[in-house]
Amino acid sequence: MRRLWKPVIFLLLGSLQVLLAYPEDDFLVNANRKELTDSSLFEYGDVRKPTPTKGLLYPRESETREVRSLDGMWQLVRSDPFDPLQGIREKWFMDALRKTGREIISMPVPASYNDITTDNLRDHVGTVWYERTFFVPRSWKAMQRTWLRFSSVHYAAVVWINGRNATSHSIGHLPFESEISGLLSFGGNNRITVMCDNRLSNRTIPQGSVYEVATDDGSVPVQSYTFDFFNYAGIHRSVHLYTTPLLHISDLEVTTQLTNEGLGRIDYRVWLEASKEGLQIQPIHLRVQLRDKDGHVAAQQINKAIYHGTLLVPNATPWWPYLMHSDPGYLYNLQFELFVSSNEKELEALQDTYRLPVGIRSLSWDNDTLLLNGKPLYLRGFGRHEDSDFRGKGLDNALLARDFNLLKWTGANAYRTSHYPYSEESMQFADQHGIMIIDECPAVNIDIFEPQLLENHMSSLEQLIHRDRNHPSVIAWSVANEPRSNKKGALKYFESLVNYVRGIAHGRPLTAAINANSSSCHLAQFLDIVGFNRYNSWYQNSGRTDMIINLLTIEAQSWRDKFGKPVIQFEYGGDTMEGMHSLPAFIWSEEYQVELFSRHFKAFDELRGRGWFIGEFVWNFADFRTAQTITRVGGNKKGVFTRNRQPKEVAHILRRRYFALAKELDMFGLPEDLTVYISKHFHNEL
Ligand code: GCB
Repeated sequence: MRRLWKPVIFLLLGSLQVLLAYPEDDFLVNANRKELTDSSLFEYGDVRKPTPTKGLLYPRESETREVRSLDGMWQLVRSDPFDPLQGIREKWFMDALRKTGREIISMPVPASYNDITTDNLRDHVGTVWYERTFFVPRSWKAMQRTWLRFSSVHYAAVVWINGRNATSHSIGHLPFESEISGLLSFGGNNRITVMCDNRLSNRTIPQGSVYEVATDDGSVPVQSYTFDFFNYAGIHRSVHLYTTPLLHISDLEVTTQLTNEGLGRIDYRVWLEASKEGLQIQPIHLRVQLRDKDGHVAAQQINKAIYHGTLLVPNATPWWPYLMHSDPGYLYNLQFELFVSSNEKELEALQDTYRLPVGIRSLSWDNDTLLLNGKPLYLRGFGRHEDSDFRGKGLDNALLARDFNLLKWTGANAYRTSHYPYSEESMQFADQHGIMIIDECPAVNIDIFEPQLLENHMSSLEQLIHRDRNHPSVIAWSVANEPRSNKKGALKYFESLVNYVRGIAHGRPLTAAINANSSSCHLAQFLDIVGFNRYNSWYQNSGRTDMIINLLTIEAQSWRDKFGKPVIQFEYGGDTMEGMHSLPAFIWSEEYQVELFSRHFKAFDELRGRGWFIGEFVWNFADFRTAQTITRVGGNKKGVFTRNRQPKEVAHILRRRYFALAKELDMFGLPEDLTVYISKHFHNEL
């Protein structure tokens, strides 16, 4: 019976796609799909470039804007995995979901839905439907616009307000928004319905495939993927309603520079947008004021009919990373005020205000190094995941704060957002705390290279860069993690991708985390910084920590010799069961992780001396959940911290290394608790 739906579903697809602007691929997972094996057949010259995203400023309150959160307890129903579009056909969005007669599950937002219930929702494949109701005040109707903004839904979403289509989006971990003024009942109750689809195909970013397997009770669709983290899904980050005036500041772009003499320079560009009624409003001028932490105006400019400009800031307080300066993460507030002509007595009226935190710093790079404010950087940090018990990939401010406390406790100055964009709140936190970010798009383990994938890949980078370009913490864009870049098809694919991204890179170098060999990789030649992942003494030569220094230094040198660019190791490590001990060290024990790290440290110090090795990143910050496989015990255990954020033995060793580097490179004093008293004859010093 179930199977009968399939032909019906596929017939419906074409028209639905137009109706909802929802990508065909996400419905077509595994249907009539021809496997593409030789991706070298494709020419990428005429690939459609993604339409640049608009707006997306983080919702902030001001004297002209209100922000309301729709976070909280929503209701969820799941679709039949064999009929994911039943709800569209039957128009579930037209009425309360309970009218479908299906089981209603209380579901927190933000959170992944997978680990909340005790049943197999965890492994559900296909669509789920979310719903909640909310009031909007009558006062919002007059003279303003109301916007609905999702910070991320994984993987794809279609949204209705009061039964009418509001927006749709695909590719997880990225924000999307739409004006919903025309769909709301002001002063009344409103219903929001979201269909969320977690299926990954050859053309989604990241890739996966859905296939049907026979079970004891019939057959079920199963999602497979090669990347090494659980494909958590749902409304992962906050949902906001916010208002803007009829004519408002819709987007901002800021770049900064710092001269040797301490002069700061801020170049900005402003976009305005008006509703139909707002078109009558006459902008008079834009006032741009840079305010320091105490609220004092450090620079300002008034522009008439020009929406870009430059502020010069004498004696600017620069943005510095953590442990490179005693006051890291210094942020100014850049205040944009739009004034318009008014009918009232005053000649002009304030139409819109938006305040953007801004850090003043210069970023530059050459073939040997990456420099911040003219100072060469040595990056020490982690690959991470957004992952925790129950919430999965859902935003959790307590976790975020804990993670930053641990990052700072270890003396790290950087992390890579492996393997997708992290929450906007975490980016803001990184700005404030001076943690540098290698900002990665969600292209992990991509394999079958073809034009539709390339278009989605470009789009994921465009959306990421648009979202994060104004953050001082972002020091590089990572265009992919471990793509199969040794395949023939990778050459043209990455040439096209990198050409496109260069045009929008907004003053940051391009990098990637590569696991191919330097001799066969088709991607590294296009990058500014070569990053590689290598698991010496883990996946290779398991148990042999005595080979690390040799193999690692030879490999790093080979990347350098071939491409002549700065080199970073983005991943190294080994799985470690907390509490498992072994003398002498044995793989999976805490002692083995310590030994493995220590040998890497020695290799890194050897490489640092060569002048082009600029960073070491541990895999991983904390243990995290993966798909069920026989190589993972409850998930990936390569964390320096456990999944509930307590240190393994190696955390204390890593901490000593990172602070020793801070002392050596930037003359930072060591924390008092870094070493413990042993005896008066033994000085446990660095
Ligand atoms: C890698 C991947 C990462 C995995 C890691 C591992 O190379 O980039 O996603 O989790 O290896 O532990 O195998």
